[in-house]
Amino acid sequence: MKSSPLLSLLFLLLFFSHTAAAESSLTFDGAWIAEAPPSSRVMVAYMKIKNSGDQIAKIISATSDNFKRISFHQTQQENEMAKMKHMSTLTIPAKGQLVLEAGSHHIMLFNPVKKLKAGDQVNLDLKLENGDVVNLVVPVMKQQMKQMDHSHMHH
Ligand SMILES: [Cu+2]
Repeated sequence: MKSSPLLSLLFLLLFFSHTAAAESSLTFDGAWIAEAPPSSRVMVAYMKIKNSGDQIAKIISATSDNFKRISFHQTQQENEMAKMKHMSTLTIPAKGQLVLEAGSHHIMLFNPVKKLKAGDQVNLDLKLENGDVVNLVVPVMKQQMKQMDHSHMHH
């Protein structure tokens, strides 16, 4: 019975990989916070949230030890004016994604407890409707630096 332990291990691995996938259908890519002038009392976080699950996912709140208050916004064009609309949740469609970016959805971070500059890292906890909490470590980056990261230059 040489193959028996190996088979058990294989089933165990399959079991665990399956549970892990079921528990976390969301992935968070390229999260960053834009560096703001020292006088600014507000900062903005961007990221791409992918939902591999069969059901829509909702992020109902966010907290960080670096900010006193966090809310969700969507920038909308109204009579040729860009207006920020408050959103009670960030909703990620099933088998879809929500891109938080300038001019669209974003996470608004109010009243930094300490001054943050490019290179700093911020703990951001996102609470989901199902009770899960996602802990992200989000780097603060200069806007231009980020744009350079996104350009696809070959040297
Ligand atoms: Cu905003």
